[in-house]
Amino acid sequence: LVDFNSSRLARWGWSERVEALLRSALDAGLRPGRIVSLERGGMRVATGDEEPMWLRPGGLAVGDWIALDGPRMAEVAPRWSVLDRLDPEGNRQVLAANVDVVLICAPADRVSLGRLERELVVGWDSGATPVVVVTKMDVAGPQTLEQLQGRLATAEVIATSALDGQGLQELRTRLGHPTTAALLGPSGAGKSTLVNALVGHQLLSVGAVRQSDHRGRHTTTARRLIPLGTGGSLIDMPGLRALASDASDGAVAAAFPDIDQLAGGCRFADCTHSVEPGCAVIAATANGELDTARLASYRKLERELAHERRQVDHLAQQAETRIWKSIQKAHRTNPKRGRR
Ligand SMILES: Nc1nc2c(ncn2[C@@H]2O[C@H](COP(=O)(O)OP(=O)(O)OP(=O)(O)O)[C@@H](O)[C@H]2O)c(=O)[nH]1
Ligand SMILES: [Mg+2]
Ligand SMILES: [Zn+2]
Repeated sequence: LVDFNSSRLARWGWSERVEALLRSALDAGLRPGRIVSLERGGMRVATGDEEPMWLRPGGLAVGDWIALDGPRMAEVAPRWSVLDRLDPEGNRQVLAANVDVVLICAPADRVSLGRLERELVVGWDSGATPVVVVTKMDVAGPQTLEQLQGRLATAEVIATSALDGQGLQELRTRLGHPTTAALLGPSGAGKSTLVNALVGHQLLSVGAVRQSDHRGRHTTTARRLIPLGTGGSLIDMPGLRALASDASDGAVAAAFPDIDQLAGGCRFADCTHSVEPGCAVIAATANGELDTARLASYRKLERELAHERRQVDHLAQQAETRIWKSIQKAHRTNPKRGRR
């Protein structure tokens, strides 16, 4: 069998599934490893050895599983989930790979429902399961949670406080072996503080929020995979200012199951639930079954996502134009190829 210490890799998320994904490489005698962080000049790879391995960067993401041939990377395992976003230029940026649970952190003293709903869409789009984690419950009243749960329909919500320990045991149970989670949420939400509370010591730096508006100061600057000691592992991430996405309709439907279900009753299959006659969603707001603010938020998000998707299409089109131009150029410079 394979000569690596699978029990030492277990804390990094090694599982039967990963073993199956890397089967042929392992049979060929290669060793498995997982990308723990990307740093200047290289990436850190957990192999189960005492010291992490260093590799040159190569288009990988934190969470990727690879097969190593001595000091070289030989293979990347197929990803079962990809958490990504669009950067300001409209290019897809992979935030994390092979995540099972996306923990969407919202500070109880500064909850933005619109942001949460967008993060839920991005979470569902990754292929992982999003879970809303309300942080800093010690500074909020119970009505914060009720409002949130009322608005978010069926989303799983865990209320936590790193200060008084509320919800931490629930979170530990949710993050058993071999779960890999990733932390999404604004700067200052308390993501790194939560990791420190889960591991039981000050592993990561945390930063005070601004007094004036409780915003964070972007303390975490790199993504990093951390074994939790619960059997699961967790990727701490820098808080993102914007989370542009070209998420699928399926992801939107998963984040808005209440609206999706009502939409089945609309007269038009492509109803936008704004002006159409026979719209079951608008009817539901009229009889109080659906919150008007929730529908307004859904429509705003749909409009924004449509715009962001077009940006990606535009980039793809530009790339296609470039390819055609280079083909035409090749024809011009080689006159024989143009003739019949
Ligand atoms: N009252 C209270 N404050 C908290 C709690 N968790 C975090 N904080 C405070 O919130 C501030 C921000 O915490 P961080 O953990 O650095 O936040 P972050 O989400 O990692 O922020 P970035 O790394 O910038 O994305 C710090 O001052 C923490 O002490 C909590 O449960 N209760
Ligand atoms: Mg942080
Ligand atoms: Zn409708």
